[in-house]
Amino acid sequence: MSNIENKVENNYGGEQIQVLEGLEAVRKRPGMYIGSTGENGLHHLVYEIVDNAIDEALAGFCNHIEVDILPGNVIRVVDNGRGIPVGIQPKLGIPAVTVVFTILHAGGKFGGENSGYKVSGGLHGVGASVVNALSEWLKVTVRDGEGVYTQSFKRGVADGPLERIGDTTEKGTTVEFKPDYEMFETLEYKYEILEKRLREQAFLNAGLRITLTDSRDSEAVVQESMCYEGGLKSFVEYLHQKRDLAVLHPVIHIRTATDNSTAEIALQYNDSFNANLISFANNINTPDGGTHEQGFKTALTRVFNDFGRKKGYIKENEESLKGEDVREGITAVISVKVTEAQFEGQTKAKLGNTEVRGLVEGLVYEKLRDYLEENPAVAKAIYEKALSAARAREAARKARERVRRKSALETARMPGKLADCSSKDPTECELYIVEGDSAGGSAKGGRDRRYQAILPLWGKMINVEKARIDKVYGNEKLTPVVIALGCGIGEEIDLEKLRYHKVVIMADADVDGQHIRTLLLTFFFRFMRPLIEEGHIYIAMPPLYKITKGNQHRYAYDEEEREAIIAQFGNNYKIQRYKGLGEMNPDQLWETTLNPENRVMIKVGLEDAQKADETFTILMGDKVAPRREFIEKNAKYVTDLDV
Ligand code: 28F
Repeated sequence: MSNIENKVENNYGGEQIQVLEGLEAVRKRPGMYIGSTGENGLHHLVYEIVDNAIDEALAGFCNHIEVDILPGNVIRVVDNGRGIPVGIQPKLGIPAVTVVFTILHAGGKFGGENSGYKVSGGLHGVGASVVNALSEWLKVTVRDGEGVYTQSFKRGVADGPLERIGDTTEKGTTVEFKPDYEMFETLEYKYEILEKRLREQAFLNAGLRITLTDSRDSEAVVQESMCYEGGLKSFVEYLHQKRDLAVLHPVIHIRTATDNSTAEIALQYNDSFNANLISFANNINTPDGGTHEQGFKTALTRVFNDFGRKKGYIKENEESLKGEDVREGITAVISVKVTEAQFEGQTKAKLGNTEVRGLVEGLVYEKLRDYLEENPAVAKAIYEKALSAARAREAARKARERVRRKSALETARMPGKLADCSSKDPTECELYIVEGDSAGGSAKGGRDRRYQAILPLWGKMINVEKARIDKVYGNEKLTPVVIALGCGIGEEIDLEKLRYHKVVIMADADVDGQHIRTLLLTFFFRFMRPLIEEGHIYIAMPPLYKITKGNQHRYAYDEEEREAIIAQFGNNYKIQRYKGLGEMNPDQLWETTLNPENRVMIKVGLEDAQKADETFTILMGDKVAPRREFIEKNAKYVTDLDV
């Protein structure tokens, strides 16, 4: 091959080959670039494009980003930055904007299979080519203050050259795309998912305005414009307002910077018993924590113990506060920025940079110590709370010991109302938790007693949201559940001892049923979370209708199904609406709700612990109005309670 041919190859063909290889890699293994091809991956496409606009904002050239969900689930993102450069990139001989959308950035954000961590920094344009490769079509429009330029692509391949289509005095970039149905399991965007993430970004980038519009239904356009001058401080205020929690003091806001990293934290205590830590590294959420959270927790415990001893809040002969004591009722947002963020773990949701631990620990210790010195009234309020948490922890330990001693003596007597199954192999055993004696009776009659156990609930339930663990011991409604399950609760939970691998909550499909379901889920979520994490909790879905024609009958689980069955049956059908489980006789209950061959159950997942926590708080918290609103909105769809 002559030199000349070689040169041509490098300038044109070589680049073309690189494009196709990159696209192929992305389309062959999309999960490696966007995590998954399910709902998360679909939404990830939007984040990739928005991230590029945010980088332009971080560079100081853009202060407004618009995100539109258009009919057909087309996404449009507009920024008012400088516009992606349209000039020819000397190395490749094509416009820079074309490079951004067609050449795969080395590595990919989610890293290779063996790369153990992913690296990210404020790299302009990273991810745009991935979105392009996974879009049925994509169109980019650039305004650079003089001209309007546009280029279109299909499945990542240019549909034509970059074209100048007009004049303008404005600047910015617009990207429109339609995710490829060949690549994704679902194409339906969820407003709430985008809203949550975009609001987060608005908090993390103080002063940046992000407007989200859903115009898929022209008769019900939804729009929200989010801009927070207060940054993280506003974030914490927002979280407390949303849950209607009373706070003990104004938000404490601290920050520090070194040559190549920054740390910023906002925190505030409320009067609940839960800790809510939210952390970010380079504006990316780290739900699994990491070194920044570790540094924060260590410093918090240390500063409250040191300061408390010095000021006499903790007496010489008293034990030190534990981390959980000083975190009770805290809401904190931690945001660090580092040049080379290392994300670890299965889902890359944990920060690994070791230098960050010391940075955050030092910052929190010093600034918080100074703050407590200067604000003695706030210090007093927080100590009262932490000391009462420590006392409750001690009370719970004693209660636990009492229960343990008792059960050792009585060899764990099972609750009187439990109709146990005969099998002793937990992997095949199922426990149905049923509200009310009449439904419990039908269930006992209809079950397969070899492997199905029934536990009817009775008595008054405590509000778990407002209770610390010491109150759960001895509660007449919950104790039978705990004893029947046999695996203990709280820190001592041991799933090896779990007596039933399927635990099914069975309640009516009405508002009362919703209430008991939520109470139990709240309880499991707060005190027996591994049960949810390991997939042991289910919600039974009894049918709402029985449609009979002649000697045939079918059950419908929602209105849509009912209509479908009616359409099939034609005339002369009879329809029965079940108001509650109690209306079904044992045979019907077996056929519809107990028999593994026919029954419909929802497996309760813990995909987003934070969201679940919020749901529970809304349902259980002090405020009545949002609770009612939530129940009314969701009463019809039991599935929405899927934790
Ligand atoms: C709707 C999504 O992607 N906005 C972006 C810019 C601005 C520049 C840039 C982007 C240049 C050569 C890499 C402009 N002027 N919104 C966006 N706005 N990328 S992406 O540069 C990318 C580099 O290849 C930009 C001067 N410098 C940078």
